[in-house]
Amino acid sequence: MASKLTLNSLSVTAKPKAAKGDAMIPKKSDGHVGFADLPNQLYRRSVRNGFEFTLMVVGESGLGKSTLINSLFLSDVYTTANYDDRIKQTLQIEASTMDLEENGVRLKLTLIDTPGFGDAIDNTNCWQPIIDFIQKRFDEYIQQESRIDREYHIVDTRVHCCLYFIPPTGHSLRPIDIEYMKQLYDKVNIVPIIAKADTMTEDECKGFKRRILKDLRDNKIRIFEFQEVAGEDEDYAAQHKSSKESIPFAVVGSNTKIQLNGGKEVRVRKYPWGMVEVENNDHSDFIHLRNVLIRTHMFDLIYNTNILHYENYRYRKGGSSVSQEGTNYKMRLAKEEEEVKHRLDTMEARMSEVYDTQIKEKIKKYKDSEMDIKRRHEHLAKSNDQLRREYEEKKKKFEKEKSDFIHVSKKIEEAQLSAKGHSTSSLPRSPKPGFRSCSHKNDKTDGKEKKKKKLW
Ligand SMILES: Nc1nc2c(ncn2[C@@H]2O[C@H](COP(=O)(O)OP(=O)(O)OP(=O)(O)O)[C@@H](O)[C@H]2O)c(=O)[nH]1
Ligand SMILES: [Mg+2]
Repeated sequence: MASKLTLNSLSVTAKPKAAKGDAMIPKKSDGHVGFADLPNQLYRRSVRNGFEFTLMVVGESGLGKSTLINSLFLSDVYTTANYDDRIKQTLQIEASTMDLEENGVRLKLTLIDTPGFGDAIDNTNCWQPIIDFIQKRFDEYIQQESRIDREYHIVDTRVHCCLYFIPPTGHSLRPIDIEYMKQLYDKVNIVPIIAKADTMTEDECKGFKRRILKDLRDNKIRIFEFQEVAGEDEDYAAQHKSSKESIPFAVVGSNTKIQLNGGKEVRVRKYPWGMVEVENNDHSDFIHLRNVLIRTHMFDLIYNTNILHYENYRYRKGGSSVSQEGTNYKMRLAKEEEEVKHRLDTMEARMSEVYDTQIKEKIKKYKDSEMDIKRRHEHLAKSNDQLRREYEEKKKKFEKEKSDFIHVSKKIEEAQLSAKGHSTSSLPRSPKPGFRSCSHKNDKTDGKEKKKKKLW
């Protein structure tokens, strides 16, 4: 039964509790209560407090980490008298904080530059200083949270995003990069970056991206997922899609600035054969990276740090259990998601294996039957030859016998003819079989004639 509540002049009808399984249909209020203004309240509070975002760069030495963070937020973190100068090698973890403002929205941006690894002979545990740093920032947050006289606003210095720089080898991920990211992915949001993309051709870069994503999947390294933003306009969705498809972002960094004809200042890398513009989408994914980091997903990165990495850390430390249930649930979800992904990948691999085997078997069968037909054909051709030879021999023999016969027949005929010629004058006609001759004249034939008769 629906009950009716009266709230000043407004009346809101409370809906009876939905039965289990029923879809909850939001109830529209009959008048204006005011909660539609909640987003504005949130907006005003956010503007008042401003935002805090901490970005870290990690990777091998000399890949352009310092150069990139210098270009990312359109304001130089490192200033050099001459832009062409190489920024000095980073020897320790350096944090630079800037207060930025855009249309009244304030952003406290902290960029954490780290020394590159790979210079030492032994790189075992080269990730440890980075992990220690991330965890130290978590500890600072925990301390602020657990203070009795804690501030209304807790300063958030946790690392919200880690840009992992991959060297542009063009092959696939190196074991050290795989191991490094394995150590990091459950502690911080990882966004993979292909460094110095200007050293690769477009096709090399595409292939390299595919192999990197495969290596990440195979090694179950979870990088930060840039989720679709619901309810956005088509342009925005298309822009987001193309940014998402650019992962891992192949970037170019530079400290050299030039002025274009219109007066616009751009960062470029100059080469004898031309220029690479850092912010040109045809030359690098720099703009895509900046879009997802700042325009579309900064809040998601902060949220994920809070709800996943920070809570995981607290859980691992055996800290507060307030949101332990939530953490466990989130961890379980992540684990299940990972398992499903793994199962799907395995299925896909198995299916392509089965497909390959079937194709191979079919090709083999086809080749076997082709060989069989060839063999049969050869056999038939051979026996055909044999038959032809036999036929030719028999034909020859027959021809010979025939000519012999004709020859003999001719001789007989001639002999008969000559015998006939003889008998018309002196010999009587040969008697019919069964009749004996009564004449004794025949007995007078000479010996020569007798001989001839015997022959025939
Ligand atoms: N070709 C090319 N060179 C770059 C790029 N970005 C930076 N470099 C150059 O690479 C060299 C190293 O740049 P850094 O920014 O100091 O590299 P890093 O990763 O901070 O180095 P470490 O501090 O030693 O870890 C410099 O000479 C840069 O000019 C790029 O996108 N392409
Ligand atoms: Mg550096």
